[in-house]
Amino acid sequence: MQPLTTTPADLPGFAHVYSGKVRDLYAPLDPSSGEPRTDQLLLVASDRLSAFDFVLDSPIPDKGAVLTQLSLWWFEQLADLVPNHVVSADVPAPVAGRAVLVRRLEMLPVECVARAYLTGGGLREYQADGRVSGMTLPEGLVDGSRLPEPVFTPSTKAPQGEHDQPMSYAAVESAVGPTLAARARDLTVRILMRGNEIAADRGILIADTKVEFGADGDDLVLADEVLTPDSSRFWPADQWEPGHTQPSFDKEFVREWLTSAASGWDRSSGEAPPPLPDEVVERTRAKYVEAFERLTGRTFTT
Ligand code: PZK
Repeated sequence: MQPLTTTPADLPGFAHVYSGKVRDLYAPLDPSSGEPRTDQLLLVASDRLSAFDFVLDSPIPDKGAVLTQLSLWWFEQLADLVPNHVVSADVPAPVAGRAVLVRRLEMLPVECVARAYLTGGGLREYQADGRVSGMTLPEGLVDGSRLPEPVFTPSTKAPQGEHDQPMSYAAVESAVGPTLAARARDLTVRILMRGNEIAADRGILIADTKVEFGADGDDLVLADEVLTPDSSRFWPADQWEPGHTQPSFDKEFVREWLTSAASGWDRSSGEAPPPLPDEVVERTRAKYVEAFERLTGRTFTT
């Protein structure tokens, strides 16, 4: 396991529960007992960036705040479709702007993915047998093709460091029951459609997205982060050209530099990538801010 490039903050009043690649989870402590509360979590987005399956040594300043603020904005845009887990954005000073206090929920054991454009794992499935998640797609689609309509392509939640595996819809039904499976499918697709309706006017295509739901009886609650560049593929709309890998809206400069001779890094070596030059860090930060400002129409401030 790589060491974290930004350490989870020491937060008085919170117990560190878990760290993913780029985010940290805490439990608020009950002031009277000092015990962790079981009904809430603090979700903290770091400035860490992952690329080519590595967490890079160079943090991207404000990335965690930009993604947190973007996610909060999307929750509002989606509020008529689905309730969400947000309790409050009023969080301790060391994580101000990049953390959210949320309802602790029983999470569905499924990564809910919807795809509006074909690429990545969905493209590989299609190339193997013309189907994605058991659904037959039209012939002749290529990397970056827009699908006739968005499709639900769920995957398993893989342990840390492993890749999620595609899951059939029948397997989702077995895991969560037919009622919640149908709700998760319909909501995931509608979230991506709403996202693309909004993003279309603002020069961004959302190729696909991964969302997580918690269950509240027979109702679903949207959790985690939503429609951010970390949970979704954002593409610059003016450069969309099916037939090859599309440039990533946010990670283009990082990938371009890491795969250039200038980095001296050989992706196939298995070695960790080198630190990014300041210019690549600054241009990448600017892309995250640009995505936030374009989508929300707001100015990003810390
Ligand atoms: C939850 N994650 C992923 C996020 C990490 C890992 N509302 C919730 N209730 C219960 N569990 C979760 C959530 C949410 N959201 C989310 N794992 C559990 C995750 C951030 C950092 F390390």
